[in-house]
Amino acid sequence: LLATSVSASVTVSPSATAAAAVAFGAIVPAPVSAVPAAGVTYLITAATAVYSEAPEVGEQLARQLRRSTGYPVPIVTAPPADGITLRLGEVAGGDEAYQLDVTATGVVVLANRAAGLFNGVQTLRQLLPYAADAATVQPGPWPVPGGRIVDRPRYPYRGAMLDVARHFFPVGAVERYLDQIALYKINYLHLHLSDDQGWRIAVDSWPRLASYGGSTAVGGDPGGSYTKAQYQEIIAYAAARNITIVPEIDMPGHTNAALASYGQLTCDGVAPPLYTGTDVGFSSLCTSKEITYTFVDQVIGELAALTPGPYLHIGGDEAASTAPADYKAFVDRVQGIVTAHGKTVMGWHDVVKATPLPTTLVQYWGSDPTETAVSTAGRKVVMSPSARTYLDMKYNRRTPLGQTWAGLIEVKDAYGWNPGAYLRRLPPEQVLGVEAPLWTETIRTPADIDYMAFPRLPALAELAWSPYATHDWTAFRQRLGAQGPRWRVMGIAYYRSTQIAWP
Ligand code: TNX
Repeated sequence: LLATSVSASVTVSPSATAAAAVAFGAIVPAPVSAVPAAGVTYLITAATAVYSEAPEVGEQLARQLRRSTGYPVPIVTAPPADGITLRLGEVAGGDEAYQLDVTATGVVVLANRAAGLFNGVQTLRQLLPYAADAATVQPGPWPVPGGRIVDRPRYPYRGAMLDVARHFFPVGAVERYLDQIALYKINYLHLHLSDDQGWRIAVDSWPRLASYGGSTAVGGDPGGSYTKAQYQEIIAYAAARNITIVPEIDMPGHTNAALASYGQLTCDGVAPPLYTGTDVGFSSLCTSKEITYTFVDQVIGELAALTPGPYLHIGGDEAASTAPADYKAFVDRVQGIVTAHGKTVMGWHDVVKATPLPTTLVQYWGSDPTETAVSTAGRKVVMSPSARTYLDMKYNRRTPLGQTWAGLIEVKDAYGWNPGAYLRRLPPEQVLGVEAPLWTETIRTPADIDYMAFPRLPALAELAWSPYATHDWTAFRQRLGAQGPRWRVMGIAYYRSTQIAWP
């Protein structure tokens, strides 16, 4: 039945072969096409080698396979007769597209760019037995079901957001989340770096932002902030996983931590106390003071210099303590500052009340499909409708964590909408993608993140990646359920939704 080139001592049980066949139809996000080759299996053995034209992508794959299989998995300098080949060449569908072929003698992933090879490897991981993602050596065997997958993303922006301001998450916790979301081909991580309750990034020209403004968190929990080196470590870790960091400094509201650190940023010159509650809309930078724009220019300048990605997010949400005319003047001027530092402005959709630049990327967080202001602004939009994508909303009344203001969001609610058609007045071609925000007023640990993000984050990742023609709840609840054992192997403390067909 199996390839003859494998070492004679290795046999694959019928149940392992059956499991492999299931895996071919259980990839999340669903690929554009996946055609199994009946009876064909490649078996990873002690003889398997890896060749890669994107060195970092090949190294990562080999490292993981060594860890779980215990095989040597050498990196070789030419496509091996028995092994995994990651090759640059021409495939349809752009930088992130890939084609994956599994035959009896090996796996070949073909892509235009390293990003496509990375995506193909994430698919390959899901074709392997779950144990391949383990951190320690597992028994095997290691069959890969035969066939061909042709794949490319629906949207170029497939994001997650982590609020590190309400609660601070150290570098290791962010890297853990990056590892988890990369498996689902998420390619942007938006870091909400400042809010009323904490300032989380070192700024040399305004050092009290981090040292004082970063000292608190919601509920009096420990604060913290990233040094510049740590922020760059996160960026590099993300880049190795095809993920671009989008830093956010929220303004003019959500700024109590900055105002508490520097009283000159308030209109009366008096610094308010640090804040550890969860109200919104009570703070504002003083938009009529020139020092405010010096502050913004220096903060944005330092952050832009550290950030290789194209976007710098200026927040702009819930500025209830800023007069409308002041808000407009402030946002318009800040857009110029961001542009002067070479970055593209991103903002919560409140910024359409100002004059968004033609290039400003608008992040929609409402839940009104009939709204018009965002839809007619003529700008590209990232869809984060709160009633569908907010990972801090409870699944149901009994969910121990989270909030309810945007509704209860079970997995079926997170999955059951079309990002291209949610806003009825928004031309579908203006949708750049989807982002799943995780606000952390009630989220304090990596296990809390796991529980709120899984399984909804993979559902939203599928909406962002897969052709809408694959959208089918009945099939999805099976495919998503098949991910559960992998999450256990990876140590993800996911929510066992009763809506999902767990194996
Ligand atoms: C609204 S949505 C906020 C955040 C809160 C979140 C809690 C948005 C742009 N702002 O400040 O953390 O609700 O769910």
